[in-house]
Amino acid sequence: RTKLTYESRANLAKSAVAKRLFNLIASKQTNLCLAADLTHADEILDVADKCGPYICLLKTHVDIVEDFSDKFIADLQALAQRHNFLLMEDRKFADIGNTVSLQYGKGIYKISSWADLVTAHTLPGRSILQGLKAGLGEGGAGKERGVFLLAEMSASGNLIDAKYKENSNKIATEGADVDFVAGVVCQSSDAFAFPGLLQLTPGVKIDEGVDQLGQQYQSPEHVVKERGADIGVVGRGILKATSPKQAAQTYRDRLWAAYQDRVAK
Ligand code: UP6
Repeated sequence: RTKLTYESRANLAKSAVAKRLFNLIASKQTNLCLAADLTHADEILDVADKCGPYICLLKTHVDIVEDFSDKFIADLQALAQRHNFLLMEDRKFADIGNTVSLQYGKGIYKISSWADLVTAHTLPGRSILQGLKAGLGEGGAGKERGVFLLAEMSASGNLIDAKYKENSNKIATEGADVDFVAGVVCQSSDAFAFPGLLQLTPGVKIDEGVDQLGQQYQSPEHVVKERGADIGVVGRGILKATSPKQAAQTYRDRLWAAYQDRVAK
């Protein structure tokens, strides 16, 4: 899988939004996802506008935004359109199907109405996919939507073991609902083999190490070439830089060069 180009993998994708993302990455030549973990709408919009040209995906945690509004979402969608990136809400759904369907489609955030992609834990089993599909509701129905399933985490001491990882792969690749699965959030290429799925890998920073709360970082080159990342997720490596725009460009350049190296060999 890791030797194949994004273009060739787009044709293998079963999820329409995965196909779109593969093609977007290839044409825009960026495999960088920005984790816009900021707590005010204007800060997120500002960083999205500045970093927009260098990213394929902008990842939100919408429940940390203190001044959330429908206008914020409309503005974010306008930036996504202008700079050509997709939106992922990193909700990490993990409940029974009925609750997940409500969390996805209802409430203040109405995630299914605007997020091209969301994330979910595989802990509840296959019903997580059925719950998400049921939550598409009026806002999301008919639009290209998909999920990235977590098969591994970057947190030190996390409880995921080999069996959990293997079973997560089965949920992502077998059964009637795999058309809704766009990819897998994981730390290594052995989490899944199917080339039509995208590997999203967080815990990326030029200065490798661990933060004070157990987050573990690897370099852009390491995650792409050794761990099989198709998209590298960078949050504080960009957000805390003196110039987030310049940092985004640097991360984009290094992640993209690593991908080119990987497929050339
Ligand atoms: N994230 C991880 N590790 C995982 C899954 N998700 O760090 O296993 C998410 C976090 C955060 C981002 O929720 O939004 O990726 C990483 O941010 P950072 O680069 O600032 O550490």
